[in-house]
Amino acid sequence: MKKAFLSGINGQDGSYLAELLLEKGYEVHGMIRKSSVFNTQRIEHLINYDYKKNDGAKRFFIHYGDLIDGASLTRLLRRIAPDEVYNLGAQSHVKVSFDIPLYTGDVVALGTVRILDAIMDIGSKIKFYQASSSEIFGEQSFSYQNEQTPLAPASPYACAKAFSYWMTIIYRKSYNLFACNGILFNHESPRRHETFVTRKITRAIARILKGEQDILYLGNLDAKRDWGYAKEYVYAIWLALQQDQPDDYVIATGENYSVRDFLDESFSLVGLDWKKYVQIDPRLYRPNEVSSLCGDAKKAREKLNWKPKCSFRQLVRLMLESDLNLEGLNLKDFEN
Ligand code: NAP
Ligand code: F7E
Repeated sequence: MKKAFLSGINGQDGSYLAELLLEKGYEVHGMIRKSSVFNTQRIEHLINYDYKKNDGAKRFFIHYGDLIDGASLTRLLRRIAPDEVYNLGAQSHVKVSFDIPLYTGDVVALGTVRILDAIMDIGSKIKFYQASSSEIFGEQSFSYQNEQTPLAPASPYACAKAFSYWMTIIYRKSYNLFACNGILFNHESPRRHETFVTRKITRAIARILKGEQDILYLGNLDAKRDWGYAKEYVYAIWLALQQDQPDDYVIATGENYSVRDFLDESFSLVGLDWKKYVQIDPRLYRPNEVSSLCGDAKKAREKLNWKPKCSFRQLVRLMLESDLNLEGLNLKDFEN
């Protein structure tokens, strides 16, 4: 039975990947950091379900640790001795990274090296996945970004992810580690944190319909992103580590839409005009914006046999449906 170790297991991707690995029969070990607030909502069902091995022993484990605490990482990896390590933990908010650049660098950039070094200490047979990001491409003149596109990070978050991206490649080449980067474009779901724009919008629509919110404050509506469905993207993450050779892959849909398009699509599904509710708050603009990102996932299609199925419209719909349900509402009651 394979063992996997995940940082960021209680985040959006961590929770979906943990489900996938448990379905595939893995023993799953996740790291969470000590928080003063409850932070295991997305994995509560896994903790309670208590997956079992054939011999009746547990298959799902949660451990305290932190990407800024190298000793905890080494200790955990030594004790667990995983076959695969997925580094999903991050201060993942681009705008917040401008406010806390040092912390972001510590977690996102140095945290990756702490894991890579722990792997080197313990046993270089461990396979390593690094959660890289389309943000490393920054502002580009190319309409599509792929594995050959030069990096031009435009935020402290992106810069930290670019550092991790290169360190993953450097450790692969220098020490023959099985280390892969997944360069994932934006991916969303009902488990997306509410501070990201898609979920902020679908959550607000549900509250507006419930009479609990009048105004939705947003920043730049013109930015375009390539939005996919997180549940499908974690399958690509797993596939990357099942190949014979380590490599780096762009994971994307190949279509991009603006924040304005997302507003059009989501509000119109419930028969509302977003212009009556949305107000621009300049404080939500970024000091340095990336205007457009769109991925070319040809390599993942050819080598991983992976392609996205969920369309932009389906994604908006499934997120809205879920947020309406959380408010005790039903999307069908509002559709024309
Ligand atoms: P997410 O929901 O923000 O999850 C990030 C996770 O990292 C959370 O579980 C968080 O725990 C944990 N974390 C934060 N600081 C940590 C620390 N110091 N030590 C250990 N864990 C820490 O992000 P996601 O959307 O699932 O994304 C997963 C990964 O992919 C991230 O690395 C992200 O940067 C990257 N990525 C995401 C996207 C996307 O569109 N979703 C695209 C490209 C790349 P707390 O709950 O305690 O904060
Ligand atoms: O912003 C604009 C904002 O914060 C998308 C992370 O998962 O994907 C994510 O980063 C766009 C930006 O995601 C608001 O200016 C307008 O242009 O949802 P977001 P992101 O910055 O693209 C990448 C790939 C990652 O790696 C990251 O970890 O929407 N926007 N108004 C807004 N954004 C937010 N958050 N809030 C607004 O009110």
